[in-house]
Formats: sequence, C-alpha cells, structure tokens
Amino acid sequence: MSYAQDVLAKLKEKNANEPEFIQAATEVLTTLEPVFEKHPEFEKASLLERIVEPERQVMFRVPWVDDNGKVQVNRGFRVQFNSAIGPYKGGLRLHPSVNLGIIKFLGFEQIFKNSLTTLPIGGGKGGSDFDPKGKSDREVMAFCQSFMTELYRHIGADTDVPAGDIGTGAREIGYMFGQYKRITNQYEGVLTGKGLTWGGSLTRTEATGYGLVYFANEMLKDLNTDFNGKTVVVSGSGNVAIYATQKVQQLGGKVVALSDSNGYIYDEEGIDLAAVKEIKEVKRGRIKEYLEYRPNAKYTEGKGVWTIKCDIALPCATQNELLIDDAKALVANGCILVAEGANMPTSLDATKYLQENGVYFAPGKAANAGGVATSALEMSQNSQRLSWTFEEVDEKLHNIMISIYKAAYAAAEEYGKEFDGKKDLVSGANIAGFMKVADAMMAQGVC
Ligand code: NDP
Ligand code: 2IT
Repeated sequence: MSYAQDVLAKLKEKNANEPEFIQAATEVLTTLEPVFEKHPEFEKASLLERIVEPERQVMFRVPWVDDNGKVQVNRGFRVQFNSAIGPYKGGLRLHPSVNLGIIKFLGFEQIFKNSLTTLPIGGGKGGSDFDPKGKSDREVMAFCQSFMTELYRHIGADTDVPAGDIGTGAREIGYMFGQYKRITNQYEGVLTGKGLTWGGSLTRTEATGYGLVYFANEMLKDLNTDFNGKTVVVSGSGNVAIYATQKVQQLGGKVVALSDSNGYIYDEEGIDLAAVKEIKEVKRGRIKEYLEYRPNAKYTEGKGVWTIKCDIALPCATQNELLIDDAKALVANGCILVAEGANMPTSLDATKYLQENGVYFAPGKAANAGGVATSALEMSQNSQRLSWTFEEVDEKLHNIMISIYKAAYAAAEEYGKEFDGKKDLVSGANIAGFMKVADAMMAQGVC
C-alpha cells in the first residue's frame, strides 16, 4: 500500500463519522501519490499524518434569547487546521447541517486553496448549526454576539481571521465585529467581509463569483473559445452565484438558471439579475419569487437544475450537489466546462465521470479561491490602514486567478496528469497547493 493510501485508511478508521472530511481527504491524498514517490523525505517527516490533523479545534455552547424570550442553544465551531504559511483564514458557515465533520472538510480544503492564492494565509473554518433563515435581525444579532463572546479568545488579526460563508454575510460579520471590538477594545482586521465604511475592501462582495468566472475564462481560452454566446447554468442564488452570474453576463454569456434549496428557475431569455438581487439581497426571499418579476420564466420545485441544457455549469450552492446522474445529464447535453464555485459540490464519482467524458473541470479550491484571496487583500489594506479602489482590487483578483490557473496547470503538466489533452486541474491544484505548505512545514521542524 502506498504511503498516501496507508494514511487514508487510518484516517477513515479514526474519523468514520465524518463522511465529508473523508471525501475531501480522499481526493487530496489520492492525487498527491506521485508527489510522495518523488519526495520520500515527506514520509519520514510524517507530513501527511500531520496535515490531516487540525492544529486545534474548538467547540462551544452558543446560548441566545429568541423573540419569544425563550433561550436557544446552538453549537459553535472553529477548526484551526494549518498555520504553516500564515494565520488561520477561512469562513464561518451558519446552516442547520453544520457539524464537526463538515467544518473539518471545509478547513482542510482551505489549507490548499489559501496556499494557491499566492498570499500568506493558513487554513481554518468555523460556524454553527444556527439557521439564520426566518430569524429577526435582533435574533441574528443575539446569536452573533453570543458566538463571538466565546470565539474572540481564539482569534485575532495575526492569529485567525474568520469571514463569511453560507449564511454569513455582511450583516452577521457586522454584529460579530461589533462584539469583538467591545470585548477586546481593539479595532483590528480580525474579520474580513466588513462593510466599506468600517474596514471592508471593495470587490470582496463580488470576489468569489468574479474570480470563478475569471478562472473559467482562462480554461475557455485553452479550449480556444470564450463566454460570448455561451449558455450557462448556475446553482444557488447566494453571494457566489449572484456575482458569478454578473460576471458571466458582462463577458457576453447567458445564464439561464439559478436555484436555492427549494427549487430552481429557468429563464430562457437570460436571468434578470436585478430581480434576483432584490429577492435575495434585500428581501431575503425564495427564488420562486422570481416569477413575480418574469412571469414567462419556469420554476421547478426540488432538485434537477443540472438537467437543463448548457455549455457551462457553475455549481455555487453547497457540497455534494452535483452527483453522478447530474454529471451524466450534463455530458449528454453537451456541456464542455464545469467550474466549482462552491466547496466540493461535485461528488468524487461525478468528477471522474465529467473528466473522463471530455468536460474540462475546475475544482473549487482553485476556482473559488478569489473570495479568500480578496479577504487577504482586505487584511493587507487593514494593516496599512489604507483602502484601494475597486479597479485596483479587481485587477489584483484577476491576476491572482490567472496565477492559480497557471500553477494548477503547470503542476498537472509536471506530473503528467491529463484527460484526453485537457489538464487534470484536480491533481494540479492539490499538488501546487500542497507543495508550498509542505515546504514551509519541513522548514519549521516537527510542529
Ligand atoms: P449564501 O448563503 O450566500 O448562498 C448559499 C446558496 O446555496 C443559497 O442559494 C442556498 O439556498 C444554497 N444552499 C445552501 N445550502 C444548500 C443545501 N443544503 N441544498 C441546496 N442549496 C443550498 O452562501 P455563498 O454563496 O457564500 O456560498 C455558496 C458556496 O460557495 C458554499 O459552498 C461556500 O462554502 C462556497 N464559497 C463561498 C465563498 C464566499 O466568499 N462567500 C468563497 C468560496 C467558496 P437557501 O437560501 O435555500 O439555503
Ligand atoms: O470557502 C471560502 O473560501 C470562504 N468562505 C471565504 C473565506 C474567507 O476567509 O474569505
């Protein structure tokens, strides 16, 4: 058994109740096998055994009072996975499905993603099983203040810098920042995704979606084409989905579908993004309300967004939302490119099927890294006490996405990983992300 397979087998035994973490680790460790053949010194240093074990993980009680005066209790998490190349960095997910295994999978992915950004940030992730949906602003504030009352002691601008993720946007970051400042008496860049009048960076709101499309655009160039005139299906209708749609539209593509956890809309004339923004960003409503703006569009309850014919698919909702049957439908409908805006939206077998059937595939840890990269740019601006223009940040983001594409492409090339002439960017991203962290861990000794 190879070194990577041996570590994976032990990991599965030890973390049997964390399927998402095992899934993420399986993908990374399997693709790293050729690296260990080339670098036997990594095995002696037990690099893999160390990298799959978080440096620290905290779980804590989050009590808060609801609008009826009743005390509610949620569970809070922060997993500080790896600090070899910088302070822990990664979002906070607020969703009822959150558990330790999900936060570990996200934190593990974040190590390699953050390394790929070219910026000095380690990997971490956190969150809670709190569901912001249907809660009043006051309830959300009560939760966020209680969450930060414990979390503050574990984080800091040079220690660990959380940000948004599913269910955590500008509102939640605001309440958390206010509580951190109040407890510590420090005005510091301890969170990213802040409002523009109090330390936030221009372009951070757009960054993940824009970055995804910049990345996909580099892939299309290699296929000798571009977004112009392409039909695109996007899943989700949150932060990543909205700004991916916006950038696709700017580049001349036509997004015909969006979804949420209840169902999906199909608008063959192309999505009216102003309507979606009003429904999602202002009213916090459901995607089916789109029909009130565009009566000719269709709404379908439940899953099925990947059955819509498209050239390009951008999964931007959540993990394991694109499964083997979805991959088959996309291939049968002539899809040429899938780029992941969400973290691990495509299951392992679906990824394999897409790659083996000629679809050019981009893994989330490369394609959605624009969000955290721009968070790191927010940290830089906070340290300098300066703020850059939208154009400056957007240009930096664009260049970072091109660098990530080149790094993943070059690593795939070096290790001879490709499918029918298309580079295996899954292997490429994992190898390129890993090498920088491995080098730093080797230099820093046994820790
Ligand atoms: P939002 O909360 O803004 O939006 C999430 C969207 O996904 C909503 O439309 C939501 O629908 C849908 N969704 C969430 N959970 C499920 C589920 N279990 N089943 C079906 N649909 C679901 O989050 P983001 O847009 O920020 O995040 C989307 C994805 O992108 C996540 O995987 C996140 O980890 C990843 N990501 C986010 C980054 C960021 O900067 N925000 C950076 C990199 C990756 P509903 O409203 O019905 O729940
Ligand atoms: O998954 C991710 O990269 C994010 N949710 C963004 C993290 C960040 O620190 O900006």
